[in-house]
Amino acid sequence: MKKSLSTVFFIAAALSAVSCNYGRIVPGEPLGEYYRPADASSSAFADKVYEYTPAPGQFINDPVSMPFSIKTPAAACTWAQERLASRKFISLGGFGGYIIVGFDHSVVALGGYDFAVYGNAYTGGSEPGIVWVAQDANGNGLPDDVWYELRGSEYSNAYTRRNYSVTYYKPDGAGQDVHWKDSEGQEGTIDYLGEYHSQASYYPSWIATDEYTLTGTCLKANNYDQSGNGSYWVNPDYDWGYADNYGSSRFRIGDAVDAFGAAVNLKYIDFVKVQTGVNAKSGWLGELSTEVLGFEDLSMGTSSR
Ligand SMILES: [Ca+2]
Ligand SMILES: [Ca+2]
Ligand SMILES: [Ca+2]
Repeated sequence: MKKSLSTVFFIAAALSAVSCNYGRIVPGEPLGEYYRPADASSSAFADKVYEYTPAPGQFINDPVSMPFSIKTPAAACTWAQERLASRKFISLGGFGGYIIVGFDHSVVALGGYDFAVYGNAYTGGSEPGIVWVAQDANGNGLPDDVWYELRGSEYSNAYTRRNYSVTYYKPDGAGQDVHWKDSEGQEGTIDYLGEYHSQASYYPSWIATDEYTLTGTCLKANNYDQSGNGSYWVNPDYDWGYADNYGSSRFRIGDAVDAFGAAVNLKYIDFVKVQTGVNAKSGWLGELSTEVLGFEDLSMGTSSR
């Protein structure tokens, strides 16, 4: 009797594991040809930057955080990697700006919060970044694989626009706004705020072309001027699922969805992309821009924050 009862429990546990979307790890189970298990020397923090392509913004080319003029995309990656290593903020600029990072091992989906993205949000000061994940499916060590968006609280919001694009135009001279046009025919500017950020241009110095286009998911901007006279702007927090959003820095690989919104059952990931997810500005505070300071695999139990 005792034996059959434990058998029942075993079957129930097995069934619940099968029905779970998160691919809970069974010791010894191979996770895939290119899975890279962590070992004792692995770092819990992402240590590699594969791409840093921000939108224009007041922190881009800022001599305080970027003391040397960055000339190439490779140099931008090196700069961003050093910033991550020292836990200093990296601004992604306005809508669509992004960073792609990787860990020295595969981050396993354990069913709860799998990894964290640290930002600099405070309550009423949220600048949501959409988080995407990818496996190194072709095993070449590069993030040239399929990206999956992590569903957040606004995923099904009627105002959320997917495949939204903004093209930014390089200003003709110093001290000018950066003009943009979006995929819906709207136009606007990333404003030059010389009183606060007086570098010559907010257009990334390492982008060689006179214009570039960034595409991603755009959330409805909820920012507003609480004072009514332009002096006090509020960027409210979203419920969950975004980077640089107050109160929600932890993420589940199980929230990954494909381009059609269907859940994908990723057992692990190798790469994370964060992309500014609103196209908005708050008066004298300027454009809303997601910041990131670190990416941590939460399964390793070494959290220092
Ligand atoms: Ca921020
Ligand atoms: Ca790859
Ligand atoms: Ca910002």
